[in-house]
Amino acid sequence: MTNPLFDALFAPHSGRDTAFLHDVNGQTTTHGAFLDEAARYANALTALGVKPGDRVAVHIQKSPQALALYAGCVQAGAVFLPLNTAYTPAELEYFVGDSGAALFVCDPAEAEDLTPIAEANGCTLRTLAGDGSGTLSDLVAGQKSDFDTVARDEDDLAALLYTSGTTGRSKGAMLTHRNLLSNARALVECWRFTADDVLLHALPIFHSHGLFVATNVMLLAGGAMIFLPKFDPDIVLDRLPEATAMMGVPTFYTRLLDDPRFSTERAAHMRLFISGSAPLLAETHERFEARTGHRILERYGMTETSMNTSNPYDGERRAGTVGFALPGVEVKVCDSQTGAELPQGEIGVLEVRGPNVFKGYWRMPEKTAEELRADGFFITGDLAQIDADGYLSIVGRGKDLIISGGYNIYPKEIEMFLDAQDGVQESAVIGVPHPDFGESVVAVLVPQTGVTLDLQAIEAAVKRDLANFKRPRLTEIVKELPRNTMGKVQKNQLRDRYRSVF
Ligand code: MCA
Ligand code: AMP
Repeated sequence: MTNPLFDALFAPHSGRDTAFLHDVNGQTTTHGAFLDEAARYANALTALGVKPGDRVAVHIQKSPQALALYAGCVQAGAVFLPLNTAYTPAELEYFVGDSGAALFVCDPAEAEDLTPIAEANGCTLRTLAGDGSGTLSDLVAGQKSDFDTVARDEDDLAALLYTSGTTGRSKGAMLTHRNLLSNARALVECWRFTADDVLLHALPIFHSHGLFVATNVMLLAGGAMIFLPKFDPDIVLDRLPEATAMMGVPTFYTRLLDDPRFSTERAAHMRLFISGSAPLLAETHERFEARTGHRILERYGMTETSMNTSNPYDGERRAGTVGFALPGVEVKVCDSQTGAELPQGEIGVLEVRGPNVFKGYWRMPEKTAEELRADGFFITGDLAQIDADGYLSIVGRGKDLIISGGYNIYPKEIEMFLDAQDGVQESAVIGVPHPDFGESVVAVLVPQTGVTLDLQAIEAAVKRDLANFKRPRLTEIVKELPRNTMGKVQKNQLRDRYRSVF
């Protein structure tokens, strides 16, 4: 049977007694034991009626078992659909419904709230807690540790990852076996990962960064991971001397630099620090090198494409740039109106093409056609520039997007929510600089004529229905929004006005 992702990432580890996962309590899972567990998950999925191509939606804490569920999905030919643990039931309802998931795995603590959503969508609900307990793991415990791997084609889906859009509606990016495998291969090669590496893994595993960039790379290389539930500076600093590499969002690195315990000695065993998901300030790059002697390697990617570019492992890692296209990936900077490629040095919209580029948006052919050209180039919506030496820089965004601590927040989604609240005439949501999260959210509300807005009630509704990281950290009421002569809201003026509030 051939199953491209399983055969390359997982199957080679069958029976290996080498360390794969070191957890936060000091327990170690070997590669072989992990593979046995993955097979038990695959058997459990089959017992629950999950068929090849079915979506398995998961809203669970990070744990070794959660990773085995991912592996089990790949082995059983299912499509893994991880969801941000911060999502509220109101948000989850959309993802479960839109994806048509056959199985929804959630934390036992939220089973009561989420059962109606599963029932309304004809989907089976099982639970899995961060400590590995739950109704799914009860079923898994009684399964066999071997499983006939389901055959898959390179173009079959392995994962569905939802990414919000400028229209406010989330789109499911369809990622195939070819997409994920080609990217893992390119990254292992570029970043020189081997079976001797130990990756400090403190990222969430519901996004491309922690799941595919970090985990797939380590599986392919055959190394080990210090698998932490979240980024806790005390634990990270404690475990860093055991690691050889770390991947993180810029907030990880600024938080480490803010800690006086972070020193050259603690980083002495490391060979590589990688940053991505949001821009790394050149100043952070420089402070990091001064403190540790390491130059952070910055790379650039998207949910739809996994990784596109990276600074070089051996050559100069240039601060403020995201380096060069990965092997097999093409990048070009284009005119936003005509789509024509621009001369080197000019700023335009970045387009990318390669085996990493997704298959399209789930059940949204029009959206797919808008962003994925017939010739295979994907229009990223990021504004970029290529310098004389070929280094690519992301200099801005053509899309209205805020990145807070590595999480994407689409203002449109929050504006639509705020506009629907009692007494709100209209709203504008902007991102402004934040010392810890890079950017953070400010909301400006215009009340309907003669209405006094109940800000407390609005904030309570936001807290109930929107994931925590999307919550505006400042909400202000104004008489009117700044507009240009065409009537378009001038967000730049608002950004200037609130530039220094955090
Ligand atoms: C947590 N909170 C946040 C964020 N994270 N608010 C805004 N932005 C955030 N990113 C909320 C918490 O719920 C809490 O709310 C309050 O902020 C303070 O939480 P704190 O303890 O400081 O947060 P934390 O738990 O330490 O988390 C911060 C974090 C985390 C470690 C930076 O957000 C994180 O792990 N980010 C990584 C994101 C990531 O993996 N992105 C990859 C996307 P309250 O005060 O109300 O209780 S994939 C991608 O972008 C592409 C493919 C790519 O290129 O990688
Ligand atoms: P996501 O939709 O979560 O996959 O986020 C992808 C977006 O994150 C990209 O379109 C960029 O805007 C941004 N991004 C990722 N890596 C970097 C980076 N190294 N520098 C600047 N922006 C980045």
